[in-house]
Amino acid sequence: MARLQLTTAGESHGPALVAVLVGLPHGLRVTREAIDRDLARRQAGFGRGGRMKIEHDEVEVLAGLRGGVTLGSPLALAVRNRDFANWGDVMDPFVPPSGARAAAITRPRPGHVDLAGCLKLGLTDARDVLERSSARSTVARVAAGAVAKALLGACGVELFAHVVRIGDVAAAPVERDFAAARERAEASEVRCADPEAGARMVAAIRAAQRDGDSLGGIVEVIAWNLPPGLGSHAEWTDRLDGRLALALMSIQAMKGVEVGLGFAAAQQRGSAVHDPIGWNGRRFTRPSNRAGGVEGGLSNGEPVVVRAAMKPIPTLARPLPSVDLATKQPFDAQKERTDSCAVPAAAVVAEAAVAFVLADALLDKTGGDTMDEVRAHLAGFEASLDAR
Ligand code: EPS
Repeated sequence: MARLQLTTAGESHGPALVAVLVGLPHGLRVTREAIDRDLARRQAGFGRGGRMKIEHDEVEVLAGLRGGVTLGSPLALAVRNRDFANWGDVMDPFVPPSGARAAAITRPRPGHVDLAGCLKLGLTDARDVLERSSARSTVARVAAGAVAKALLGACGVELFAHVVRIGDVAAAPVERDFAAARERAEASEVRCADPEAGARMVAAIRAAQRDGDSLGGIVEVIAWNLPPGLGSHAEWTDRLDGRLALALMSIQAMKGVEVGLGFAAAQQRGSAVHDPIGWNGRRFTRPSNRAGGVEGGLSNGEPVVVRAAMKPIPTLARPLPSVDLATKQPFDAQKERTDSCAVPAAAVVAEAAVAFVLADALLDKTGGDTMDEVRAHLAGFEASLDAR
């Protein structure tokens, strides 16, 4: 049963993005710097457009924290949209839209929510759906994810996300030294741990920009020092891989999720897919980790390795054919401000999404009203593994 709950709110050009986290234990240290650092990481990356020159995301804590420590009550976080100052005539919560930008958005972009959202709500103006569906809302998930990362860090769990593909450029797989790979990814303008591939990714984004086009890619999240037994073998809704898949697939523009070998496992024989089991005199060992740290819906103690595939951004400087929602006439869409590649940003969002699921599953396992209890229960479980 999920212990942590996250509700997010906020429109892309509205006043703010909001995250409310319920179920945190008392006594978790949370710093402004840790949240703002992840917000800044999400804003970075080669391929971002003009909007990121306007925003400078910083968290405001509205509830649930006192003196840098969680109270065990709902934690409410807000991040203001600086661009709201330019959109007051369209996005004011009380005053009806006026001025040139108040005109209905009737020209749906293929691949975006515009058409499906208008059909769902019976609209011919896509503004009401595109404002909320915007990937700007990932700000809230990243702010909450930073808190989840603080909880995991307090329990010795580490994780990082990196970009393993942009368009047709693939990075070399990372070796077991995840901390070193994390450093290389942090230093890369496309969050790629393979510097040579990173340079080619930048060139590929530049080429797409020149053609008025966009590029997608694949992000990978690796989490280590996790205890075995997180998740459930018993209830489909509680399986760790299912929860990770939901968290990743629900990030804007994701079209696929893999755990471990993922789709490649379907092409090989069982003997080449499953990880042998050994014993080192103290603990069970696994010489390989093709399962990506999850077996039977449970973490198995190996690093959790998950990937998500992001489609290219659908707002194109050279748009595809579409039809006006009101007149039903075909149109050539006007150019709009957009990112040409947001895969590096999506890696930070994926890291936050995975952190949330792992923190939730960890709390499921340990229970506890306070961080001291969480840590003590975890230490007791770890000791029971050594005593087997
Ligand atoms: C987005 C469109 C762009 C992106 C935005 C997501 O915004 P705008 O329409 O204001 O130029 O910049 O992403 C963010 C604002 C962000 O913070 O990530 C979209 O349509 O999804």
